[in-house]
Amino acid sequence: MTTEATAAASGNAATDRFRESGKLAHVEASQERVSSLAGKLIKAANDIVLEDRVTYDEFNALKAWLIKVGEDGEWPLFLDVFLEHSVEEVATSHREGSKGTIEGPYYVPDAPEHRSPARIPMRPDEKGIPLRFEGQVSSVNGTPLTDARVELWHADEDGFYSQFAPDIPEWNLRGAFLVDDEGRYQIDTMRPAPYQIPTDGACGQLIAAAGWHAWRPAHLHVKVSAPGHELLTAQLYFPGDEHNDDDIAGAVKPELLLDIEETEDGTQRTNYDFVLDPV
Ligand code: MBD
Ligand code: FE
Repeated sequence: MTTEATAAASGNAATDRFRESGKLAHVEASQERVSSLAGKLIKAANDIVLEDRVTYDEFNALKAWLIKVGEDGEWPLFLDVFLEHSVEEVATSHREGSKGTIEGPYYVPDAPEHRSPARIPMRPDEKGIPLRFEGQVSSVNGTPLTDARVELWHADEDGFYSQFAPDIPEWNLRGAFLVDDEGRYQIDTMRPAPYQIPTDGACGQLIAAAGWHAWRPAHLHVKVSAPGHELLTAQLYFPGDEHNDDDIAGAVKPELLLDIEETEDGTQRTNYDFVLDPV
């Protein structure tokens, strides 16, 4: 294992993870649908070339950049940052329960399971402000879901995710938590820091060339599930984060802001209730 976090290493891990995820097994599209979507995408690109009078130099820069996205393994990162928020909007527009948002490139399934209340796996010297994250899971009709599971994963204080950066224990800051007999969960973790997407790869190159910034606000990722209910994929954000209003991934919604309570011993506590839609 290398000791430096590089875009290529985290990108390749995300690419491998996607290939292994089984998501491709569900893809089915008619010739008509493919022709319509691919045709519109190609037409949109041609319209830009004609309207903005794109030069051969720019066309070649685009080719070189697209090649580099692949070499750096950054297709999952690029698509999740710049497109997934719209896909998520379409996929969840019918819901009455809690708002969701994008999964992003760093989810890993099959995290070790714990029964709530629990502490998420972390290093003995894990940096950050201790955060107690708790709440209740219920169905849209108000019934607590006593067989729900809350999966939680997030970056550490340095903005690194286990399994996508070197030298972090495999399941660090990742876990699946079973709720108690009132549908409640309580997880002790460390508050994550704002997250900068890798700047040394193709996505970082684009962001620098465009004069954008690479930041996402600090966030907790969750997947909340219960039998007979739609899986909720969400992220929760911290009030006052300077990037809540300009997330590079466009994935913040007002409903996803936590309410943070400071306790006397310098730790923090937050309650967030999840409401799941029946299938
Ligand atoms: C992340 O941590 C993330 O959540 C998203 C959506 C994109 C890049 C990094
Ligand atoms: Fe993230």
